[in-house]
Amino acid sequence: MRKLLLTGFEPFLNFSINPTQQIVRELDGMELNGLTIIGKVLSVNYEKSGEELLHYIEEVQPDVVLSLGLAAGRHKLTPERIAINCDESKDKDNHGHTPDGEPIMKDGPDGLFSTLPIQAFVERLIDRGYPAEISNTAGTYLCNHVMYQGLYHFREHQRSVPCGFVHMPASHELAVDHSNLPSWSQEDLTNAVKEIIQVL
Ligand code: PCA
Repeated sequence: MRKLLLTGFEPFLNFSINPTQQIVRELDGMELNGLTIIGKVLSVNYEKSGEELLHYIEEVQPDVVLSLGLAAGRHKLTPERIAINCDESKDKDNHGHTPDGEPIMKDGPDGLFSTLPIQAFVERLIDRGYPAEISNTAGTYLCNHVMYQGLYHFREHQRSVPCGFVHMPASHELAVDHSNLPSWSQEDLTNAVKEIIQVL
């Protein structure tokens, strides 16, 4: 059976939970669409998260890599089109680091496109009643960082393993603590990820 490496992130900043961590834990071990799901949670840490992803890629030898992250404030599920070669944030990572615009890979390309079928994701999600739209920026925080590292890895090793990233809205649990945050139920977030997996 094919293997899907599904990653989420631990909580960060003042978000007490990360819905992507919960999704990954829930789907870990499941079989869907001919794929065994191996769920892993990554650190919100510029130093460690890329290494963790590459470690899991080596360990699992996946046929597909799908990474998930929270984009608090977004209303829709947003498959990311491109990762850029830049780490920048005024907000600290969980280790207190605030990079100032440095490249992720010194001689790496400026940008790397997702190799997942992002248009098909959006069509499937909308068809099933989940608001979705392609995003043209994953930001310059940890999500972009991890997406870039995964794509860079497969490009360097000339392996055509589809790899990419989907940002998700907050869950209702988070919206209780943060007013004015658009939110979905945790169940809808998880079910939307299952719909995406059906397209892989
Ligand atoms: N979202 C952050 C990092 C971890 C997460 O879930 C981001 O969008 O970069």
